[in-house]
Amino acid sequence: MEITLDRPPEGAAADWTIDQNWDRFTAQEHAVWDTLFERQAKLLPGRASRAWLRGLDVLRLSRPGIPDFRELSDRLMAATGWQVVAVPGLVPDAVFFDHLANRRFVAGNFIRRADQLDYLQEPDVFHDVFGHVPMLADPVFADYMQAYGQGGLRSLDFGALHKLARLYWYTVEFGLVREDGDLRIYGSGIVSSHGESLFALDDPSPNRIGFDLRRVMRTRYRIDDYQQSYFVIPSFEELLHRTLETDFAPLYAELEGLDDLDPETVLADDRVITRGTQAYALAKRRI
Ligand code: HBI
Ligand code: FE
Repeated sequence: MEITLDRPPEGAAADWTIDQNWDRFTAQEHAVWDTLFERQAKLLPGRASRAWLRGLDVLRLSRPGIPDFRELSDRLMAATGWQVVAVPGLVPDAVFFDHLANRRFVAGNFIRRADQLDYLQEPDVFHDVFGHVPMLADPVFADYMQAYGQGGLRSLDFGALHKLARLYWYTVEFGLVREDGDLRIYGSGIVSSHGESLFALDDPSPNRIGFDLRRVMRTRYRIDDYQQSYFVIPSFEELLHRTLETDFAPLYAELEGLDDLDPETVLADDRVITRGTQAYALAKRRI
């Protein structure tokens, strides 16, 4: 489904959830999960954050096949009080935030085709479950996601969703964290992508910049290619506390008066960890 409707599609509940209908997945669909899983599982030890690796283990995600959300939710509920619920595709922002605010993570009930292993526009069960759900088994990150959902609902009253969405993008989807001095991946868009798991940590092209809430909320992003800048948090505690302690209403007002920044921009007062060459983006004539 390409577009987001404003009413749930036929057969979906008022909150847009549907039955995962796990029994209907074919052997080919389970095999797509296994192929993606094996390719990433080889790459991620030493690259993904400890919290993500621990989540994979706690939730027993390394067993073959597309996970059954009933069992996954049982394990996740025991770990942090979150659940995973199935949706047919993208859901409206307010619906998405309401689920997060109630510790429910919405996940696609479909999987990409075998000829789409590397790229697909809509979040499927591999991106949603392999990418996002391990982090939800971490108690601090689990609280951050709930706080984000609550903040998201409030942002709608201020017409500031596009600003807050950047926080989600540069943390939950494409975040890096420093662990024992090294950069590690926790963003779901990176861990669920073979190419970007390498690019985000090793390529000389992108900037890697110390996380700053104001700075991130001014920064535009691309949804169709590797990021040109990644933002590095010192810890999940720090991310949670920054978010809980910030009064977003005056911040939105302040940001209204400031220009948005292009994804590749580096500012004089950024805490630059790696200044990127932008060679990748330049070669694609994106700058
Ligand atoms: N719907 N299924 C789904 N998954 C998302 O990640 C999602 C969504 N709807 C809206 C939405 N994300 C945005 O509000 C966030 O990216 C901020
Ligand atoms: Fe995602």
